[in-house]
Amino acid sequence: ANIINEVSRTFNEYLIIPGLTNKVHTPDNVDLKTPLTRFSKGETPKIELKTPFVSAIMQSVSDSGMAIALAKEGGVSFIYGSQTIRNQARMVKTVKKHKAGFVESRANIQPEQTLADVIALKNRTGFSTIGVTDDGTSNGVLVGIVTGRDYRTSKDSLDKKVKDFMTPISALVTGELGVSLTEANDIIWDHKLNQLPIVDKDGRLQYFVFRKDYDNHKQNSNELLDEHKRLIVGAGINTRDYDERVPALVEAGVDVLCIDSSDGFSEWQKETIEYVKSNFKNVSIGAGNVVDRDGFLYLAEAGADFVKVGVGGGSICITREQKGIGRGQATAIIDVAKARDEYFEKTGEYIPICSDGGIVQDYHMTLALAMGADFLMMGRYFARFDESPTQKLMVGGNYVKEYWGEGSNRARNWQRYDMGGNNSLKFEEGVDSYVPYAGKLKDNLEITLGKIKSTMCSCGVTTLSDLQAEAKITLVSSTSIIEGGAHDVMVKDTNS
Ligand code: MZP
Repeated sequence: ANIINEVSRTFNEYLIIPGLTNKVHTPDNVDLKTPLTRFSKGETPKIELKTPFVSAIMQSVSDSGMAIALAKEGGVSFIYGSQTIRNQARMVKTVKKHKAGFVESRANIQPEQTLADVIALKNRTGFSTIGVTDDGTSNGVLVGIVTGRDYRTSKDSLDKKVKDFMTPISALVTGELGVSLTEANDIIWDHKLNQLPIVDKDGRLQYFVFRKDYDNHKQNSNELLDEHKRLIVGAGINTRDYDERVPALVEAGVDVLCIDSSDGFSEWQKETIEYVKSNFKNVSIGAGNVVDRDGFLYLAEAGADFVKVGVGGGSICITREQKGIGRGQATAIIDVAKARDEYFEKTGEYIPICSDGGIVQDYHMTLALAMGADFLMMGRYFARFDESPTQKLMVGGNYVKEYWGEGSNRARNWQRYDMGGNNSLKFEEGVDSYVPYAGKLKDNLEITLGKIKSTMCSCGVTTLSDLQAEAKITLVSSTSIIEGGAHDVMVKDTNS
């Protein structure tokens, strides 16, 4: 064996030392733009993220709802591949149907107004349609549309008063209940409205949704848009059925693919990249996961548009216990980032790297970016939000959301762990778990990005490339980790 004597380390073992903060280093001046896909020296990447986050290729994390919410905030979701090709393509289509400029704004009205008032308003103002969502926001599930006088119900549970005023969205849109308002977007806007009042299922008017002039909207929003003013969406693929899955995803409008594997240093990945590159020139493809320079160089040479880094560090992952493979995530990123920079120097090709898994604290994100990651893939972080596809439950008096690994018996994503042989998951490499419920993605992201920007200001930088170049990072001892928390005081119980 070739023994590497250097200890491999995790993010928790490092801290950032402040640099000189000048007056220009304010959070407002920080730009988190970062490349998602490879580019040649002097050129710009085909896809750039405005927020350096992508959501994990997992059943419990990335469906169309998450993809819309994250793309609106400048990141990208990779819709999970451990489902039928048809379902995955349908999710991609749902995201691509979402039009730019769909923003919501509080209306200048009384929240206690009822549906009857809304109807009166409708008659007065000439609105031809009113959207009814289950939670009264434009992210809620559309349960009905108030149209003319032909009112019918869309959900039996709705109160009679509301029932009387609703036309089922099913009749108007897709033939099924439970579509999101944004999915019904096209239909609603076809009514030639530029404002859509939104009421909740109890009939209270909550919002007007405005459709803004696109150019004006683009300037003021973080939405990540490609051609045709549509949101950008990614999808996970595997090395088994790519010749069926990729054409269907491309047909559905996918912008970027990523081969999803717990160990990506393989000939199968090379073949998959070659297939995509020779058949679909306009679609970008990332590959991984690897944890060292050899793995990175192999996938870079094979043509990967980005390389994902991380084996065994995911919060739900037991691969290291089961197979004994992996590497401390911080060391893996530092090693691969060095290889990426040398590759760029030598070939003029910049291949972005993604740190995948193992982020626990928000400051770990800044560390990963400073150590050289161009962007981060996270599962646990996003699983906690309303927009993740899993159930919200009450456990032990606290709200939680379900979160399970792709290598768990629940997901049975055998393709991700495939080493050849028959089509089955031979042993579990992931667990089924709960994560604390945290609310809306947008609200949480704002806080997280605020912390990253603030740390960058402490480092005296306003861009991620400067952070990579300038940040000073130090190893910490286990006793100084204790020093970093509240210590030697009796912390008050703020709940009592
Ligand atoms: P985390 O953000 O929850 O720490 O980690 C998410 C990452 O864990 C995913 O992006 C994926 O690379 C990895 N993952 C997903 N399922 C498993 C598993 O079942 C896993 N072992 O390791």
